[in-house]
Amino acid sequence: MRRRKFLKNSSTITAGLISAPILASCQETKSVEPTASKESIGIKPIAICTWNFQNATAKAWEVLKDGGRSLDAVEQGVMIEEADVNNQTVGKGGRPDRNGNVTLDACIMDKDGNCGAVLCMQNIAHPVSVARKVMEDTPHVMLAGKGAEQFAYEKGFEKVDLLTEKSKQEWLEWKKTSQYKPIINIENHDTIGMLAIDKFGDISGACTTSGMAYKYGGRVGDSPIIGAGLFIDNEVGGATATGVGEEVVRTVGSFLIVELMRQGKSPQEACEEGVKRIIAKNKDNTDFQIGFIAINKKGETGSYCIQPGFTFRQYSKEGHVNNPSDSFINS
Ligand code: SD4
Repeated sequence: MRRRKFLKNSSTITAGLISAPILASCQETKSVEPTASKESIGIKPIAICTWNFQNATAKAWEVLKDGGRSLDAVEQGVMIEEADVNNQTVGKGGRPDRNGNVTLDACIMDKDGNCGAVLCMQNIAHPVSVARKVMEDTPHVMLAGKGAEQFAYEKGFEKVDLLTEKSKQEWLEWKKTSQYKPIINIENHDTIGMLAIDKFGDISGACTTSGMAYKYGGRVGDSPIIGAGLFIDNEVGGATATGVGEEVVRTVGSFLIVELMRQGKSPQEACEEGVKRIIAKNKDNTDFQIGFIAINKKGETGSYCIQPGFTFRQYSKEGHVNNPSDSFINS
């Protein structure tokens, strides 16, 4: 099957639901103009993440408030979701591929442009930490599959069964039809991407996921791809993504957003342009979700998404808040 056709048929393979009324309203309002940009006041230190992962930002803030580095904040922050078996899109408990294997993708990037990633790795509970080891202890950026897993064992990571009973039962149920219905995942797009600025003004980011549920074995999305799911440029800012990874890869979304900020756009304007580039490539089908968040060197933040419902968490001395994101398709 050609890739475009496959994407449309599966439009996301991702499990998770959008109700028929929401889907209908999305289709009806496709041509509606985006809402106005939000103002953001620059704050440092700060941690932000995709979705309402308050425990993750709380962990990151623990690191930042005591003067810790943004790299440690983002790693420890996203590890909270990797360990949460109730999050079925990240780490242990993540939904498997169509063969019943949970395969994890993650990456991390620091203030100096160093980065590491693991792709399609099984049996390891904290892929973000393996990605950091790839960054710090190897001459490489990406390790995939068995090689990544082997590397993790060499670095002392334990072998863990990532498939929980809940995810297994759902997969067995899915197997009865094995159909990729275009049921858009809005609420359950739970990939965590996190960006942080520390008291030194340095920016880091991390992104981690189990990818799209019931994907082809070996499929990798945007989340571990530097420039797509995550990009940091310490002179400018950072960006990270959640949603249908294929579409983020096609526009190299996070790199694009950082470059737009370099050219003078605010994080909000840059996220909006990032989403619009994706829309431009998908004029006949916007029935999927993408959410971007971004931060600039001043500590100003922004976010934008296609479908209503995306939020991002923020922790700074100003407080711990969940920010609703404006969407291309208005709610
Ligand atoms: C992927 N971007 O693998 C991820 C999916 C996602 O919540 O965001 N899920 O394409």
